[in-house]
Amino acid sequence: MKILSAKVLVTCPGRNFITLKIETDQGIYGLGDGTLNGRELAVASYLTDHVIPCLIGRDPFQTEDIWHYLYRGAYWRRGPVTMSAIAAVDMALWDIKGKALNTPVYNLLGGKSRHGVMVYGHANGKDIEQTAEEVARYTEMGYMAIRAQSGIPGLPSTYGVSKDRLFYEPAEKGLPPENVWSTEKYLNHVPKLFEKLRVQFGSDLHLLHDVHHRLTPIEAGRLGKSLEPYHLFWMEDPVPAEMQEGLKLVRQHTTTPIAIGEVFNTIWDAQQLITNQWIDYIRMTLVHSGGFTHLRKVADLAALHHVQTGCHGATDLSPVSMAAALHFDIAINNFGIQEYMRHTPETDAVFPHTYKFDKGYLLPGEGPGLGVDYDEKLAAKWPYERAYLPVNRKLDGTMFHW
Ligand code: CS2
Ligand code: MG
Repeated sequence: MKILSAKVLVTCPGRNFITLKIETDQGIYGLGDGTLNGRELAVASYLTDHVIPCLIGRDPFQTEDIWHYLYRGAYWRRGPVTMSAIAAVDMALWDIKGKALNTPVYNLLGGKSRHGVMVYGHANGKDIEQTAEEVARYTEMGYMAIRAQSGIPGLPSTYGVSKDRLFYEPAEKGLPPENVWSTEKYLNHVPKLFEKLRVQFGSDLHLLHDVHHRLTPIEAGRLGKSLEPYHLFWMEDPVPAEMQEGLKLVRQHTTTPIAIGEVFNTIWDAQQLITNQWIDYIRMTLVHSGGFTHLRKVADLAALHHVQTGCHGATDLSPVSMAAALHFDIAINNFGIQEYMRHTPETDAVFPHTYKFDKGYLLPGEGPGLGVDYDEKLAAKWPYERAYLPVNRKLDGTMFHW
């Protein structure tokens, strides 16, 4: 089998998605996600101008060789644009392999290790009461794990608190919106949220919280310690992790489990975190980390060091990524949990898929390949629209982490 052609598909059914479609000389095609929120067209150009010409005529079964050809061959390594482009190719090739062999991709990754993939949903509200109502709604839908974020008294807007109840979308059209931040107000408020949730929902529900890289290591230690009575499933991105040693300090001060890595691109971003056992969950995801071929290596390194996976699964990852994540999650032994933010009906219509939610689990479906398709005619109705993630400033105007 040979790669005949490939093209980048851009659509905006409510938000932007970049999809790579690779066609073979045997009529089989594969899909890969290359969406990088707020920087989508950089990946589209990387693929169209620099990657696709090098793919024509290659054997789509050679996923390992093609991965290294694109990674080492570029000379310029790592980075979100490069790694998302490589991921799109890798995902599409595994989709082709599955279809050619008439089997779901998970069977090529070791087969099913579990009957379903436990997912967590997003409950958020403008205050503690409203967040608790949302948690209740998620438990009624069957979720066993829920991430809770609440507005902070005294701050006009907060990360993670959406405008829509079901469909959280952080990117906004136009230029980047600005949020205001106070670490002290945040640290004083969050324990009250989780105290309320434990009283109302009991001990068994898995509760998660995303700090979104906003604390210093010692502040994160304080937060983790104050949340210990409420035994969170995890505290996510407590600090920016470019400096991996920072997590050592957090670790020394709290037993609250730590998840990190949604913005990482290669194994080198997490190597110290994993081998020193400074984290409990690695949140790297297929689309931003080089696809199956690379994330498998990360998961295997993590398995040796008591670290489990918890792949990023926000709405800015397309249904192709969600399907791919489910094949990966169901196959590996050290799976921990999968994030699941529901896409809008418009997005689901562009990407018809076989995965489905059932009593707190997502199931990837039994069909060949990834089990996702792309409706090109429908997608063409929604052309690209520039949108940005917000930026964040401290009360005195200082530019801060988002
Ligand atoms: C968040 C994301 O899902 C998460 O944990 O951190 O909403 C993230 O902000 C977006 O995916 C950024 O594109
Ligand atoms: Mg996050």
